[in-house]
Amino acid sequence: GGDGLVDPGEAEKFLRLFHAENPSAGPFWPRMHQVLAEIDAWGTYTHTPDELVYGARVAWRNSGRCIGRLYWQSLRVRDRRSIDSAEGVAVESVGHLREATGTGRIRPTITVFAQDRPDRPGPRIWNEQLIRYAGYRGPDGTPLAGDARNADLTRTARRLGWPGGPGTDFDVLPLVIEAGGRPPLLATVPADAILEVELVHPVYAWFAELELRWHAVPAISNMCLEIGGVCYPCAPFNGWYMGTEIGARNLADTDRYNLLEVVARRLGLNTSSDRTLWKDQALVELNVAVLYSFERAGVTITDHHTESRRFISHLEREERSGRVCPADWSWIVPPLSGSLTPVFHRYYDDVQLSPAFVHHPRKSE
Ligand code: HEM
Ligand code: NRG
Repeated sequence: GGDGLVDPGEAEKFLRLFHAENPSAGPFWPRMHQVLAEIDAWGTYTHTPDELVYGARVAWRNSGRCIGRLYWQSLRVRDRRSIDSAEGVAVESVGHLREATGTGRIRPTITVFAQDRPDRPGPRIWNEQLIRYAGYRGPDGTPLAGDARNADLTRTARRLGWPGGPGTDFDVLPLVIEAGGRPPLLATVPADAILEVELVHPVYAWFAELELRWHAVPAISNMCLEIGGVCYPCAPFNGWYMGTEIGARNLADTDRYNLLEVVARRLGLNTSSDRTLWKDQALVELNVAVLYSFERAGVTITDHHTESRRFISHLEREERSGRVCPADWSWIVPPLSGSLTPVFHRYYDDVQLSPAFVHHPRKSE
């Protein structure tokens, strides 16, 4: 639970699953007795390296909001459970980005830092992702530059002593890392650990003049990894982007970069009425630019058609394995051309399974 105390029932459920799916790991009972003794003595227990790797992969497999789960078995797990200092988290988070990014062939990766213990909560990263663009607001709260989604974190970083970036729409925020009950540490992510893609369009040369870009790697850093009653509050993970996340949401949402009108005007569309579908047309061209630019730069990205088909294969494989595959329709269906993809035309079981990635409110701010 939130206090670092493990419910023995949760530990048992996980160990039964682990031993059922990994017969080569040996018998269940000796390990179960060992874990119960640890919980008795300390209120928590320590996973073996094999349990950790399996637990992290199954947490991904159980993520009902994720369309990208076909390759759950190939998740790379960096075991950094011995690290509980903010400085250590900063160094290894940068290491994570370098290893996961490579030269653009992105590798799905998770780094697991120290777990919560009854006397000692694990470290936490306040940023929603390892790479996030600052959002600047005027005194009255109106957005001035950058990603408005991150305006609160930007203000928090300023309050903690960040001087602010150059003020572009794409200033990367420092990491804000809390550990050991001390005030959070600010850590700059070195520019050479951040791969970015400049956006161009395969047909419209003017698109480059918009000077848009996005980072190559989405690395969620504020979700807890929960395995067998143990909470790992700092366990940043990444896969690669699906184009619509950037083209249909980050750059298009009115409370994000809000670019549809800019793009539509450049396209010469009639923006006088919603019924001309100028937003829809602009949205498609924006998404064409995202997919084309990533591919041109040699950076892994998927499109919503391919990923929807892969997800259906994943569902079928899970069913053949005798498992339910939890899925949340409203997150699985892509935010562009939903009905063109097979994931739209059916319903899903949306059960909460464990291990899992969960959003836990943090206690301090
Ligand atoms: C959510 C795709 C890898 C765990 C999502 C979403 C997409 C996606 C499109 C919805 C995001 C949104 O609407 O904001 C992919 C793709 C991957 C990938 C293409 C490529 C390999 C991973 C990995 C993990 C993961 C490696 C964990 C190990 C999750 C979780 C969510 C999610 C927990 C829900 C996040 C939340 O609740 O905010 N994924 N994903 N995904 N994915 Fe994946
Ligand atoms: N929509 C968010 C990222 C959420 C997770 N998406 C992934 N995850 N592809 C955004 O930054 O646009 N992943 O681990 O690959």
